[in-house]
Amino acid sequence: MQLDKSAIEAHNEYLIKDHERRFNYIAAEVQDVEALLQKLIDFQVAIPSWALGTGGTRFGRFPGGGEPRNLEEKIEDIGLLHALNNSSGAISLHIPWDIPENATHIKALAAQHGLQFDAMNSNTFQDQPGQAFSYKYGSMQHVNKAVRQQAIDHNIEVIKYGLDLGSTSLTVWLSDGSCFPGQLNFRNAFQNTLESLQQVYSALPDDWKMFVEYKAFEPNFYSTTVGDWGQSLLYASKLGSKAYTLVDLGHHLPNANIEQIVALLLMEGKLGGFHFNDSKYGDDDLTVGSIKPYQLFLIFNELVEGMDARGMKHATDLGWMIDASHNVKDPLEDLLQSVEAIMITYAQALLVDRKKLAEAQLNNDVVTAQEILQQAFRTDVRALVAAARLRSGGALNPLAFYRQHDIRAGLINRRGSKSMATGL
Ligand code: LRH
Ligand code: MN
Ligand code: MN
Repeated sequence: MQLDKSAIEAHNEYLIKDHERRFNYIAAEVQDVEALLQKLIDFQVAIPSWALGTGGTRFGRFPGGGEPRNLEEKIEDIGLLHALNNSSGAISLHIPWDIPENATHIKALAAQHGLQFDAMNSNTFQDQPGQAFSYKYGSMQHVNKAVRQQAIDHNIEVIKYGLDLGSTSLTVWLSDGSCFPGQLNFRNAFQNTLESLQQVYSALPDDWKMFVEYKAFEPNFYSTTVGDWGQSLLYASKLGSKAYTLVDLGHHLPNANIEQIVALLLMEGKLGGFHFNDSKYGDDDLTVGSIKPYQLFLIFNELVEGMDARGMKHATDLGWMIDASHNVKDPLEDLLQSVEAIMITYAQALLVDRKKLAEAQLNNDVVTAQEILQQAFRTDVRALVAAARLRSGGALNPLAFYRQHDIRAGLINRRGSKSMATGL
């Protein structure tokens, strides 16, 4: 389903007066509003192909209907999001959940919707039908070389799929670890994992990046072989210049200072990308900005500061991806909320008065430093984000448009009320 451009225009026309009033108010407060709008327009966040259906938990799944039944329909759904917000112009695929059987066709379909292929994700945390060896006791860390080889081969296959689609990065997340003390020799597990990753790394094309994602726990509950940013950085450093750490916001132990982690990884040139979501307890995969919006702001504040210090391009020099799961919401509505939260927070971080902040830091003026950050965080930038959308042909209020046009009902009509997307 392609959205009717004239419907978006009518929607915008209806809202334009209110929008302009709000925009003029905030625009007068911003130093270089044109430069800021351009940054917002350029910024794109990849949507994961596994977030388009209701994920559920191991206790149950409650599909809402109209879920995409195949990769084509997933691309259609992301195309719809992108037509509404013009900020989700990429898709991140998980293999084998979404195998692009006919790459030429899939690539053309994505291009039709203005979508590119962001990082490819491999999966050695589940056993697939017909697979020779089980990953029950790990994949790249496994004590049996044949299992490790199977995991290596899978990752190399994922790179090949990505090459056909024009992707330039591979995200490796390993669930490897142990559930009980004594189960694993930590050093052997690390060495096996490193050697396996090295094999994959040597198959990586020159212009590709490899993202090593870490996670504190789950499904292993005693130890995880890539359990935190230190371990990920260790692997990435040993692998070489094309390997980076990937930060998934939900993969830390409670109260971890993620903004400091981000600052230091950036300083070392080893931050590769993000999996955005939000979390109250662990890997909750909740809507971005729904639980700890100030933490997200502090992370973006470090990103903008650190990327500017290194002369990096905000839009393209890191991989920006969402990693979410939806138990009770319409996944498309949830993704619209997540992208909006990212854009709002990015805009707020761009408003931080960096010169004044540096001065306050040099003077040990703690109060002023805090005031400067909170001044930006408490600014209502929604009209700036909406203006960027309007300029690039999107809808002033994507969520309202989605509801007014009863898009889910249309999807249920065409796909049925029982369709289930592949993924988590
Ligand atoms: C692991 C993870 C990883 C997987 C995705 C489905 O918790 O964050 O990124 O690939 O979830
Ligand atoms: Mn993730
Ligand atoms: Mn996760």
